[in-house]
Amino acid sequence: MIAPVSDDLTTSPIIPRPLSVTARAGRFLGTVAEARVRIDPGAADELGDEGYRLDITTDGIVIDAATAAGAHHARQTLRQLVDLDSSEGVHCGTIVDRPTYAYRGVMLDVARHFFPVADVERLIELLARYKINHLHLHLTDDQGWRIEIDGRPELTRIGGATQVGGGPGGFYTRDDYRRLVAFAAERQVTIVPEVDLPGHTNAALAACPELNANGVAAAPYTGIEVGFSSLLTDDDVTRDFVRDIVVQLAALTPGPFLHIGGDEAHATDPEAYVRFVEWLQEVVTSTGKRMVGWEEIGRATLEPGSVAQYWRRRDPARAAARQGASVIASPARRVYLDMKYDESTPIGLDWAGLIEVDHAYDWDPVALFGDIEPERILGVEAPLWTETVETMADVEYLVFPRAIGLAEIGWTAPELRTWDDHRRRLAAHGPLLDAMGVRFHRSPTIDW
Ligand code: TNX
Repeated sequence: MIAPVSDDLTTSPIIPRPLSVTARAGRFLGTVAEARVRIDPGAADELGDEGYRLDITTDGIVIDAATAAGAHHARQTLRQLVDLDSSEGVHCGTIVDRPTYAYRGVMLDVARHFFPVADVERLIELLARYKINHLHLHLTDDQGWRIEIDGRPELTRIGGATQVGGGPGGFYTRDDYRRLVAFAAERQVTIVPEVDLPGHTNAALAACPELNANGVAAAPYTGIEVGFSSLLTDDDVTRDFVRDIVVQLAALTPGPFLHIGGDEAHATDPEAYVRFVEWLQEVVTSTGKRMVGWEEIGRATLEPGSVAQYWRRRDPARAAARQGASVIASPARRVYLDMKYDESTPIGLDWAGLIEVDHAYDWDPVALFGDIEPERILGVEAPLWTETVETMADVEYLVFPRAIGLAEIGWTAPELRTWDDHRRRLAAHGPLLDAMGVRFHRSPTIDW
């Protein structure tokens, strides 16, 4: 059984740390699943879209929230209260809680190595426990095309049949994708699909000869170098292709975001790149979605609804924010989940540095940019690129526990969190992760 924790809710090891915790004497000894849930949109003034009040008395448990998302997050907190405490019942008290950022995400690159639906569902399940509310799927890259497109079977038949190192690859049928979206939605997680354009497109160029200048299909690619491929951004056939993909993907996606990649288009003329992104933004907007792109899109003229995802260079992210667009903070040196923890980490890369759990945790999005208005920062996301990541055990090892720290950065106000406190609370989650069979990194920075 899990070691008993303090009887005082205020030192409770809940992650992400709640806004306020008030402990009272006594314990609720009844069935936690019978908590009473009251959803009232009017509660949004106090609790925001995703906040909640969790009231535990000896008589029962009441959850107040403005939305189903808020109630879901309250249940995750309640679940932790039960799981972290080996004594009988739940300690009485009140928790009032709400997130700092609306967007708290993890990205999984299913293009470099493919991961089947069951793996992605497990990842969603684990992330939702920590109130992560977006899963960004990097669906296409040079090494693979992973989403079935109606009327273009060659994209997945040819483009889906490769991956890094030459394995069999794979792809999601439209039904698979719908299933993932629904599974995520039940856990209040929004799927953000990405088709990476106009660079990182070798798999499409290998599948569709008509997208190539010479009309000949490109050779499939299973290496890990980046930046060599580009669509013919001004070409009519290419634009019809891209419009078709975006319209279909938007129709499959109930969430508000559609990610168009836009990174490392080293083989695209810079002016043509800007023209293409601006055209693409019109296409995405016409489907009712908000365009998300890697920071490089900040070079284009952006709509206020668009979102630039910072990963390496501050200038294009600042340019995006100055235009009134939003920014997602994914600083590679802090949150890239494909970076090794230390020299001995058997998988992963190190171009952005070694990222131990303390370094992954100890930063703040507002301070990171300095001069970007806090309101422009939509939130945080930790990407897992999978050049070296082949199995779900690999995924879990690199994601956990770093994504738990990321969840807290996105949820808890900076003045309420310190590394020392996080470190103590994270230690209590070791047995919970073990109980869920998570093969996490037992970082030496934590007294597990
Ligand atoms: C850079 S981050 C990339 C990816 C690689 C990653 C490896 C970004 C927008 N592009 O194509 O997979 O580095 O860490």
